[in-house]
Amino acid sequence: MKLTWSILATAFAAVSVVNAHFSITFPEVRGPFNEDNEPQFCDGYMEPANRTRFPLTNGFITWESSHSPSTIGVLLSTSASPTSYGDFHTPSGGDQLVVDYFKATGTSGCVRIMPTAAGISGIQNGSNITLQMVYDGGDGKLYQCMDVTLDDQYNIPSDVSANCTKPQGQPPSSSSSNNSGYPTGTGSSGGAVISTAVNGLLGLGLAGVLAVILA
Ligand SMILES: *[C@@H]1O[C@H](CO)[C@@H](O)[C@H](O)[C@H]1NC(C)=O
Ligand SMILES: *[C@@H]1O[C@H](CO)[C@@H](O)[C@H](O)[C@H]1NC(C)=O
Ligand SMILES: *[C@@H]1O[C@H](CO)[C@@H](O)[C@H](O)[C@H]1NC(C)=O
Ligand SMILES: *[C@@H]1O[C@H](CO)[C@@H](O)[C@H](O)[C@H]1NC(C)=O
Ligand SMILES: *[C@@H]1O[C@H](CO)[C@@H](O)[C@H](O)[C@H]1NC(C)=O
Ligand SMILES: [Cu+2]
Repeated sequence: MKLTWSILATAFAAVSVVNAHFSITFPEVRGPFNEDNEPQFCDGYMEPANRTRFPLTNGFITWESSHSPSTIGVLLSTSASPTSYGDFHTPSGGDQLVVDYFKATGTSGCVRIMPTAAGISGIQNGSNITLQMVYDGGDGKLYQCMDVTLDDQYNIPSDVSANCTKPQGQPPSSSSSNNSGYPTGTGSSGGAVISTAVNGLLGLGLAGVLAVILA
């Protein structure tokens, strides 16, 4: 009986966090946070927002969630007005990643963004880019977009930086990546890079456990 109750409590706790998803606190996202639309492209926002300034190197995204652990990756589009997943693909059709998928633990964190280290052509000071963070805390992939202009004169405000002491994430390990100038020795506690193929399976984790409990 005790075992049954603890299983039920676990199942209930898992269900009760499903609605919180994840939210980005920096930089500005496309449109107000809309929890219900997070499984959709750019949280359901098709129109790019007014762009905010973002560092050319050593930028980061800060996020909060009630899920842990999670799988995180960040896509990049150089389209002036990205409105579909295709705008975030490489010429050969795969995800155009600025941060490879990795595993994060905890209910808040930050992801290092180094647009010039990702092997994507045409990225320089003044470029308009859109970042799309993909977050999977066990209830499917969720999406938030940030429309920015890269500016090497822009410094992230110190009250925001104070929330990012251990940035996580690495550029994709493709041979075209340019890792020169990529910071090392930070965020070492944070998550190994996992392959994109494994990523799909991780998303099934919580759903699989629930299916067994509820069966
Ligand atoms: C963008 O900025 C213009 C001018 O400040 C403003 O009129 C417009 O409402 C803004 N658009 C969005 C989506 O915030
Ligand atoms: C970036 O976008 C702004 C408007 O959001 C535009 O004024 C500017 O010309 C664009 N820059 C480039 C390099 O396309
Ligand atoms: C980078 O772009 C910003 C804004 O467009 C500009 O103020 C700055 O001088 C540029 N930096 C360089 C090195 O050209
Ligand atoms: C810093 O993080 C806390 C907790 O996640 C959040 O409430 C606060 O708004 C963040 N501050 C800034 C400036 O982003
Ligand atoms: C690699 O990136 C660094 C700094 O971002 C830059 O100075 C260098 O020219 C780049 N090298 C190549 C081959 O793109
Ligand atoms: Cu959720």
